[in-house]
Amino acid sequence: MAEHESLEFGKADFVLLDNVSLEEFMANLKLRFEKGRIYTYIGEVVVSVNPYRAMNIYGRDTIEQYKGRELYERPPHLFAIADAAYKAMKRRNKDTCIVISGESGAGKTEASKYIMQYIAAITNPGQRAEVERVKNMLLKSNCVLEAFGNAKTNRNDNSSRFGKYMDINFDFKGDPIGGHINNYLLEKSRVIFQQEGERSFHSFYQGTNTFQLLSSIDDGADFKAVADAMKVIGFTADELQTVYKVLATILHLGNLTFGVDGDTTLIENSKVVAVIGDLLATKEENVEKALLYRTVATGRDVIDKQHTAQEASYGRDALAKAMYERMFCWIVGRINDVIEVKNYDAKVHGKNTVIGVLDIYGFEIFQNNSFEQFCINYCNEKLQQLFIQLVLRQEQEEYHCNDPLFSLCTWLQHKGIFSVLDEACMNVGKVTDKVFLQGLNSKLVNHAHYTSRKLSPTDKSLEFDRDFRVRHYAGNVVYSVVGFIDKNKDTLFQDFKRLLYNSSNPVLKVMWPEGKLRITEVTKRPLTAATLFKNSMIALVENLACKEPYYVRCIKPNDVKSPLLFEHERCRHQVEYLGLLENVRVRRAGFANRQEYPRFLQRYKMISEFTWPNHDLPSEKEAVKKLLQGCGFEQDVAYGKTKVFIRTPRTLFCLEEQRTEMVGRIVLFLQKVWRGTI
Ligand code: AOV
Ligand code: MG
Repeated sequence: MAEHESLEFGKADFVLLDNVSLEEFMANLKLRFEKGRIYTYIGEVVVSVNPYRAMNIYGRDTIEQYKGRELYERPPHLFAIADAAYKAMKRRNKDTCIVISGESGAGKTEASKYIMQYIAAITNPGQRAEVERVKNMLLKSNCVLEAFGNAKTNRNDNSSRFGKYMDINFDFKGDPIGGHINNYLLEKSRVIFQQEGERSFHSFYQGTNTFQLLSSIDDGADFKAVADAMKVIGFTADELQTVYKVLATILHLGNLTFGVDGDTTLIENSKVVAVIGDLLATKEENVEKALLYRTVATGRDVIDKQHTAQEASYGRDALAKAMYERMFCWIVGRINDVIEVKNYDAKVHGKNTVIGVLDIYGFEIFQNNSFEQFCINYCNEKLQQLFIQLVLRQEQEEYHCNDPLFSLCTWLQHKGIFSVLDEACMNVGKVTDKVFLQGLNSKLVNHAHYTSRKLSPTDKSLEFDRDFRVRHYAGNVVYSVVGFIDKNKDTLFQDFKRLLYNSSNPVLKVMWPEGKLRITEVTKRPLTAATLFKNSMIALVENLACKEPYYVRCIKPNDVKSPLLFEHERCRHQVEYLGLLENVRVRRAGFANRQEYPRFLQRYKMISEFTWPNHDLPSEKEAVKKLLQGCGFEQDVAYGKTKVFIRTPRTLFCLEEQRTEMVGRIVLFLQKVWRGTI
């Protein structure tokens, strides 16, 4: 017996459980985790439990064992899913995608890297140089993006602070010829503020050797790996230098403080300004002016308006965040430049197909949750919605289920929150976070998924005029409105854009093209951060929905990063909110017992007098109904638009038995006819 069929390690597919109950599901999940079997299937979905230890299951030999095999031939593994997505793409010319979900720290990013490594390992048997180059770039990009987009949080030491969707393009031979990365909203506020126990982006601790800043902590070894990867990708020495200069500028900006002297706002530690001027290749006085004044157009006049110390601090922080975000997007853009498919002629080479790999920031709840958590959790909610649509609904077809999961269209209420937020930001005049909260309270007063202290006065876990709580699919989250309006408006004074555009460092300059606009030319109100994010999520979901999806559902076994601990309650909660039990049920239903009406009729029509040898009913669906009613199976079936669904295998066995019997009788009858005995 193959290892994965041995009961010692539990059931390799939850579909094979004797009874589909939460208890049996949990027992199987736990047994497998304890036996070091971190992957289990639900049909074609992989459930993965973070092992929190190095596993010897990703090497070359393992890859060989999965290459080209069918899902059930080997024990469950990410590689098998990657192979299935690859085979579907290659054999059937389908665009596929692998959607990796699960909460923060559950193992999504690690899974996405193993999947990419697998695809790289099994392709290009002909060792074509260009394909090797592309593969190398795709793999190297991970390390660079992690350095700039990941950080230590209280949930995960290497937490993705941006969403990532990567397309890998393949030619007709099934070899990677390029790719494209889409990045989603980076949590840039981390640059200026981190909750206790957290850190800024890894990059700040890696580049510090060079700049002697934050010298108490440094990840020097990683720094070399990142710098090497960037060189391989094709970042020039000037570009690398500019990256370090931007990081250093941001750190120096953090040390700048403002004071007042009479009517004048001033910079208290002006030496820092000179350093920043140097780093940005611009004059010291330009930096100072951009920090202390903003240019405003009043009619035809253009005047310099002095900031208050508070406005200046706000501007400084906005500059630090914007410089980091801009640089991050520029890095992604530079990577895309070198991996994008060039010179592919579909007429000559056939269709260019893709496999998309989605690795986003997982659902998270912190001590203090703000605008960023709201966006991150909204993103997870959208993906859960898609899973319900594509996996649970697809298999259920028209057959409507009364399961609570199906009515949990909670993302709709986010639209509510986003629109109140945008409305508040559109208002002219002083709109505060408090006003925004009041807007929410009046608009969402009857919403089952929303509450606040005003609406639940006795709920002491919510602070008046500050908190609201959302019931997400994965848990309740209390958000503080402090900073929502500013983060959504995301204003960066034009003066900074012009400052950076006018730098004599050409690399910096290209990051800020809009700095070339003169003050009188800037008229359009930019879209808010929430609107941009919402739109990017809609586009992402549309993109995923038109591909054949493969799912990896990651589970975090405990909150202390232990390889030994399977915290039952934590895991049960995740199994429930991920809808895994429903997934098993639907899969079982879909497994053996769902068939299109004509096929079903063809197979079983001999067992009913209404359908044998022919029926006179208006449709095949009606005929199937009549047949099943006649046999007394009505209770165990449901009728979809084009398919009939049978709940328990027993019914199918009965049908098969009756069929065998009838076929036997018919054969006997025909033999008699032939022999002339009838
Ligand atoms: P995430 O991507 O799901 O969280 P990661 O993939 O970063 O989570 O995993 C968190 C940590 O768990 C990793 O840094 C590893 O230490 C460990 N880990 C995860 N998967 C494995 C594995 N297969 N083998 C060994 N260790 C593993 V977030 O990005 O925070 O949502 O936003
Ligand atoms: Mg991650």
